[in-house]
Amino acid sequence: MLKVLLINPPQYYYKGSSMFNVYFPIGLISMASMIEKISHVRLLDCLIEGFRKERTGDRTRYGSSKQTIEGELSKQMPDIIGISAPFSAQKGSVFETVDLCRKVCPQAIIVIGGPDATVQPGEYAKIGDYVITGEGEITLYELVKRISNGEHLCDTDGIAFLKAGRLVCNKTRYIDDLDGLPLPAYHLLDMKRYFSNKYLYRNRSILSDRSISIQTSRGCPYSCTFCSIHLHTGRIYRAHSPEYVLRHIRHLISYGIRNFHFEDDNLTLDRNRFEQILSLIYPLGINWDTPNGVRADTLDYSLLLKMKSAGCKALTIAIESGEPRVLRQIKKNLDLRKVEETASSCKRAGLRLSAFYMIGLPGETISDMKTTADLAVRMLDEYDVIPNLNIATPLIGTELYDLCKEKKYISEVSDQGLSEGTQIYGTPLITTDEFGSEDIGNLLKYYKRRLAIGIMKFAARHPFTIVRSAFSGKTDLRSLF
Ligand code: B12
Ligand code: SF4
Repeated sequence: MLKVLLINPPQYYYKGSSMFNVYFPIGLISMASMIEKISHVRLLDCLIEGFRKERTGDRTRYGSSKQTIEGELSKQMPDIIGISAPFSAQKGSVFETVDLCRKVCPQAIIVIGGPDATVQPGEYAKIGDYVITGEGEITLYELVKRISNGEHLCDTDGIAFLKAGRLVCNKTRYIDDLDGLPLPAYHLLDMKRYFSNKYLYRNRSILSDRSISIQTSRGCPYSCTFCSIHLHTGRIYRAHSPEYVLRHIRHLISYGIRNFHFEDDNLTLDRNRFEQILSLIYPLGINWDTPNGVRADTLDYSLLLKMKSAGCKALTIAIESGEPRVLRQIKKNLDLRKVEETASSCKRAGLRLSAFYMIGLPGETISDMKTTADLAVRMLDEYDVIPNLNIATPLIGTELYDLCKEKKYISEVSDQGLSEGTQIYGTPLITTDEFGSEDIGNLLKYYKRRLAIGIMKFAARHPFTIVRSAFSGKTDLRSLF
């Protein structure tokens, strides 16, 4: 059997980046469980193996040193190396990892997949032998099988590669039958080392201890212009059955996990299925949250009560803008009256609620941005909605990115720019005739103060929540803004 090594590369962060997080490499272990019967599969999670933090100037590198990676490669000498490109902001690290692999294992076939490889396969095809786009489980299985059998690969769905210098992109694969996938190969991970890493899910609200991310469905039928999810998991919504979800959660409980982050693209889209999941997990006594956000217009008071009794401890919704015209422009398709109703119901149900807001979008005026920031202040004061006020980021592959390129609202986006460009304390990448980065900076300076006052009042109303966040040593209070 061929030896396959799957690598989660180290990560680079900058002064203005969001918080660094260690996380379970769910994508890699989901693929590992597909190929473990046809190969010898091992994992090298550089966010765990010989983990160290190294600062040079304003850049910090988190993860295994180059020597550790080289050592692992020469120990294992894999035939196939699969490398994850988890975020566009980490492209440089993937390139660096590929260089190390080429140096130590020149004979190995290098396959690159993951979110950034999916949105810019041409970049990764220059350095890897094959790129896998979209969901990787079935494609990697086929690739390993074909390589083992000495078959040709070029007509495999889901791969991209260079042929005579030209990029060939076969059809991206999204998996129809999610229940057909085996549970991720958690047994390949040393769980203790994840739980003892202080960066594990540091920004995942109040449930970061001994916690794990889990998805119960993939895909989203909406078309928000700033979101690239249609490229990663497609527009067709596919879901695990409630029974599969129960089996998955029970399996994780057997590892001593009681805190879960539901990271679905659209967890609550199918209400009937969601309610069935709630009924099944109710007796388990677990805690969970939805840090990736759920749509506010799918929730109501009776559902929120069911969610609370099934263990929901915190919810996140994405409001994005306080200006209906902007919401229409970004195709968010969200009614702000419904959002307010949901916030009020959450308060009544006693559920902690956070919201994402975004400013700095093409088509916005400074006054629109103030409307959004004012809404964030009011939602915090009236309904205890914890604000996450972010700067719009032109993620590669989105309609927003294409528009910004066409209108020259952005220049080349670097790893550092992408990493710093999203947060309230970062530097905006988009500038238009209506606003420059200084305008956004000034506006944020003013609203940071107002939101800080709001948070202090919130803290006085709910001392326990804030004290726990501040003293757990895991939550960076910057994440509250
Ligand atoms: C949970 C999550 C996080 C968590 C944990 C990360 C994780 N991967 O678990 C944390 C908090 C760390 C995080 C941070 C960020 N995130 Co995030 N995150 C997610 C989320 C919601 C779920 C990830 C997940 O569990 N997926 C489930 C598994 C099964 O999928 P997967 O890991 O992607 O793996 C599959 C494929 O990608 C592929 N694959 C992956 N690796 C490989 C490797 C090989 C060899 C092959 C063949 C295939 C392959 O096959 C796998 C199985 O199908 C995704 C959205 C999504 N639907 O995936 C966004 C997502 C990955 N995040 C995103 C972003 C933008 C960010 C942030 C920049 C946000 C911010 N403003 O700070 C930061 C990154 C910070 C930085 N500076 O680098 C974007 C990435 C887009 C991009 N091009 O960069 C996504 C896609 C959401 C989106 N569309 O906006 N995130
Ligand atoms: S932002 Fe949310 S609702 Fe909009 S397309 Fe992305 S996942 Fe779907």
